[in-house]
Amino acid sequence: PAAPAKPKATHALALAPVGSPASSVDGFVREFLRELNYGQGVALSTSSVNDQYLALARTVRHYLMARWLETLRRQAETQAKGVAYLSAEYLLGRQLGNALLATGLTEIVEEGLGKCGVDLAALRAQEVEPGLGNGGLGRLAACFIDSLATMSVPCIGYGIRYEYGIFRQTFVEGRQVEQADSWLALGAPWEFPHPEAAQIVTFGGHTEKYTDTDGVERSRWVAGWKVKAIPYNYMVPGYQNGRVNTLRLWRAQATDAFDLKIFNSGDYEEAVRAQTFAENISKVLYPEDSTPQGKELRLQQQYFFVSASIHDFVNSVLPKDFDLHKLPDRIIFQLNDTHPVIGVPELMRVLIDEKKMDWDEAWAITQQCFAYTCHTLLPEALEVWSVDLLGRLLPRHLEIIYRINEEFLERVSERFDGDQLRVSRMSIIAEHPERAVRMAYLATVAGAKVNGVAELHSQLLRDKVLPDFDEFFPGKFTNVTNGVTPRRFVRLANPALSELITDAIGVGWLTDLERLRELEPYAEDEEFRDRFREVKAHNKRRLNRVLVERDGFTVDDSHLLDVMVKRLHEYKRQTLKVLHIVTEYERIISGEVKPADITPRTFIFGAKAAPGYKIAKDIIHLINGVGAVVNNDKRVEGRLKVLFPPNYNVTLAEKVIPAADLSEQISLAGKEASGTGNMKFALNGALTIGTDDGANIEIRELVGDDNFFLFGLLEPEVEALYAKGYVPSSFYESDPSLKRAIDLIAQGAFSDGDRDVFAPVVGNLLYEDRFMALADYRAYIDAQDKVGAAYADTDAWTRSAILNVARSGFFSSDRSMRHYIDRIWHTPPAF
Ligand code: B1N
Repeated sequence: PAAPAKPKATHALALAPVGSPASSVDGFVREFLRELNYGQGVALSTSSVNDQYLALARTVRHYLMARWLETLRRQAETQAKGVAYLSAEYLLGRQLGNALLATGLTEIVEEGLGKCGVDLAALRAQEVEPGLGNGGLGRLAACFIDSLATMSVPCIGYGIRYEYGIFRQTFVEGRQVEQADSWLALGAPWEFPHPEAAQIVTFGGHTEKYTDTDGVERSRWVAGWKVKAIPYNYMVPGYQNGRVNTLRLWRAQATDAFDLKIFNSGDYEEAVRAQTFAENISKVLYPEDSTPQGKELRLQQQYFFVSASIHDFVNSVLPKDFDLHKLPDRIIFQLNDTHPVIGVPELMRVLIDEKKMDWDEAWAITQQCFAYTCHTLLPEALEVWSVDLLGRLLPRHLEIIYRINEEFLERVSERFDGDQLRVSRMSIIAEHPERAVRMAYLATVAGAKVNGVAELHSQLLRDKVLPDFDEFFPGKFTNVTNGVTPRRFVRLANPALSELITDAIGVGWLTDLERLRELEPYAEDEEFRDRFREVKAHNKRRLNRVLVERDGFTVDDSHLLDVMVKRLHEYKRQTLKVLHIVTEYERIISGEVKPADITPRTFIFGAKAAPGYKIAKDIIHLINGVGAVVNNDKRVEGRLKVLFPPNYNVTLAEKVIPAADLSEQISLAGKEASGTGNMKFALNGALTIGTDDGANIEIRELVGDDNFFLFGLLEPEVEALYAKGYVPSSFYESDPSLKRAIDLIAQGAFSDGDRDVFAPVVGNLLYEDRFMALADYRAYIDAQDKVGAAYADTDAWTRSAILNVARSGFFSSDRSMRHYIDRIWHTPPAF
């Protein structure tokens, strides 16, 4: 006789899940008021907007709770293979709208709040976005975990709960001034702290040999100090599919032992200072994008979150009796750039020192458990850690890295008949200018797969950055082109376009974005084109309202909206954009063209500069200087306008991108690994003016040459020009219009006659110009002239814009995730 079935664990929830009677308007109102009264401790009549926002956020998360607990229960039961995404950054954007969309509660909530006299839009506006990332890399992580949840793939995201995210940017007299991003100040309704599940992370000290109880000679790490890592869990809801994955971010806290000695010595102040030292580790996000700083605190951050995550996974997520030899069947740790690569020696250390596995077994497992995504080609962005620093902070890890390197180089030497040149080229340890660990090499040796983020980038990675490794590890290198989530960047950001799409092709496209293809015939439909144009105009008016309120700027919905939003970096070439604006301005004021003969344009910039990146900050100042002059010159009024709203972030992106007509993707060919803003613009019906770089190339191939403005040097031409000797001033001398534009800046036309302020920018362009803005100037201006003329043909432009939308379905991050699953992870959808 069968044993009686064990009673199933039940989840007693305050609220039944969506679909049950509790998810009625009245049910919602009851829960909302309960949260307001009992959670916030206020009456509706006296509650602040922030009280209402917090109560709403907590109410909405109730609706996700049953799904979250069920996801966790099934995962524990099935032990399906999943992804542990390791990323130092998650640029999440606001959570409320996404949670409402995922639960399908928007209408119920709107109506219920209405009954309480509360406006949903006002509560949405109250949310401070978690800006726990710098730019594309962090936003990509957020898109990927959204897609995995939506595709029912098991994933846990691991990262750092920075107390301060990316700085808030303000302008004072046109210059960037940074302010602390106190995103937690008004409450953090989306997080679930679990101090009882803390992990201990150790640092410093030394290593020693000892004879273990089994008689085996082993190494061990006698650490010098330790901190506690406290997990904060966040829900990652799939789009209306009943799944909720987990994002687990770690906060650093001092351990009791940390300061006990000092307390006992009676030095209270020193003890408190010691706590601050520990807690500094998760205090603030490093604001450098693409140029990592070799600071000790940054390495501490990296090891802190990776060590906590690996311990958490091995000792808490896995069942107690899990056979670690089967680890590769259960998990793949995806390394988001080199920032978490210290996880490689950490997993080795856990397996060897803590779990007493032998080296060869541990190494075989480790090599199957990691995969590495590279996000850059810039030499200055390839992370290295000096042996000196790494050995002081993580002495055991340095030993392990040395042994990995030794065994690897032995194999290289064997394979290539002792080719010492090759051996030293491929060494994980660089010898010059100082002994240092090349993290990208370590990741490549350890990773089962290595991928770039767009076709061109992956190709250059194999051919230019890691050619020896590609030769040594055939089949290891692959490409997965980036993508963006259509839930946030189409459905939430652009409700008007979403409605138009659904009217035309029905539902289903949001989770199967290639279906946008079905829009193609509508490009020829006059009524559809009218409606499409009306959507753009509507989005421009919406942007106008946002900018009026935020910055006092106005946007004219008849203007061509020409947008460049991305981090400020020389390789992205915001200066080239400035040269175009100055050229247009100069053409008018010199009388070369009549104002009435140019297409009226509003230029919008959004860009933060790393606080220590001097020339980038000068460029911000220059953009503001040009804006101040252009916007106040009656001669160009109604024709040219330059807007630079400060503090570009995900929230502003969601308003700017749907309103854009023209997307500026003008990096020097070979420098932008992929770009993801470029995809968001195309999906929202902007045409791209762009170089043959990153994912621009794939966008152009898909949307067609006629619907894309290509210009500039190709990557091999860039290489050839460098090789031949690039002389930027020769372009200045030979192109009168370029000369006039640069001279205007140099003469102080945008700095009240002061010739010194922008001298560094001008000097850099004329005598260095690492990213060849001057070489591409003529091609850019010519392409922009074509843009202006094309926009005048409204019908043709709209046709192209519709085709951009219809042909960009490939750029869904759902497709990126499918490719990671097929080519790298082998983690099928679970349930
Ligand atoms: O990653 C994005 C790409 O679309 C962009 O082209 C690429 O520039 C960006 C160190 C980075 N690469 N490297 C970084 C960020 C922070 C940091 O501290 C490097 N970001 C990128 C997504 O693939």
